[in-house]
Amino acid sequence: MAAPESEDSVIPLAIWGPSASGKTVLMAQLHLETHDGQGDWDVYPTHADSLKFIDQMQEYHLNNEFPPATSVGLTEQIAYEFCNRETGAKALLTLEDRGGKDFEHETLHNDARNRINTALGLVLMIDPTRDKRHIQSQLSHLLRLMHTDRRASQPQAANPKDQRPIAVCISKADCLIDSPADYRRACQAPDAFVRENDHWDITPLLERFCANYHFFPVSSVGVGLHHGVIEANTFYDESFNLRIKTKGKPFNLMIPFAWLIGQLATNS
Ligand SMILES: Nc1nc2c(ncn2[C@@H]2O[C@H](COP(=O)(O)OP(=O)(O)OP(=O)(O)O)[C@@H](O)[C@H]2O)c(=O)[nH]1
Ligand SMILES: [Mg+2]
Repeated sequence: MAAPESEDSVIPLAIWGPSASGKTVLMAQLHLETHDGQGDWDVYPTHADSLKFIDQMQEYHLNNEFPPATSVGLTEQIAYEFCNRETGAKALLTLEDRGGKDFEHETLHNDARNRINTALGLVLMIDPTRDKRHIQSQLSHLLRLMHTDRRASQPQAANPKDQRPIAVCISKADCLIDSPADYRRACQAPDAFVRENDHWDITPLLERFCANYHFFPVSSVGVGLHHGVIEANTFYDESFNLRIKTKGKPFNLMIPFAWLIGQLATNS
């Protein structure tokens, strides 16, 4: 893919995720975990707001802490340039991190809705630690809303399904890993791993509304592997705050974005 250099070639992506589904931690780890020179991608913040965000997140990272919830009404504009070390492919992505309460049914801002409708590619965050009914009701509300907006703006469209690439990320996927075999499957066959473990029955919902979606189990904290046994990479400190151990590595952070970039490059 040719390197997009101008403002015109910015690929607008949007992230949707309910409150506490892991959006902020993912955005932070994306940069912090990819600048160690390993893997195929570099992720650079490209303007002052993104730098401020990274600096704040680095503080939490150094203390092995999670950042606090994003304040309702606060929107972090984070612009990242993704550069592929192997192929030289580049993409400039603007991501918007909003406090999740903005996504709750009754408060889905016009602004947030607009972003979701105009993005070329979407990242949907599903929090597997929530109960099935809650997950289904929030996702079906979003998909119906997007469908109604799409039909209003393109009433003549032949295919009623959303044609955009949609990366459906099951966040906190470390909680779904019980064995080294699970870990291997989640990393080597991410889409299949989620389909085999779809305890939330979200596949039929997505199938109904989306023409091009792919599942990714992602973990911003990872898991530990000790003598063949999987260990949680989080612990509660003496103040009962969840903290991150230093042993594990996050997994599948970049692949949803790489997949979106690949899909958009292929379709353009
Ligand atoms: N086990 C595990 N927990 C996670 C992970 N990512 C986030 N968490 C937990 O989920 C909480 C919420 O994560 P955030 O990234 O702040 O969630 P958010 O979607 O930005 O939430 P809002 O700002 O309220 O919209 C964190 O404080 C952690 O307790 C992960 O990869 N694994
Ligand atoms: Mg947040």
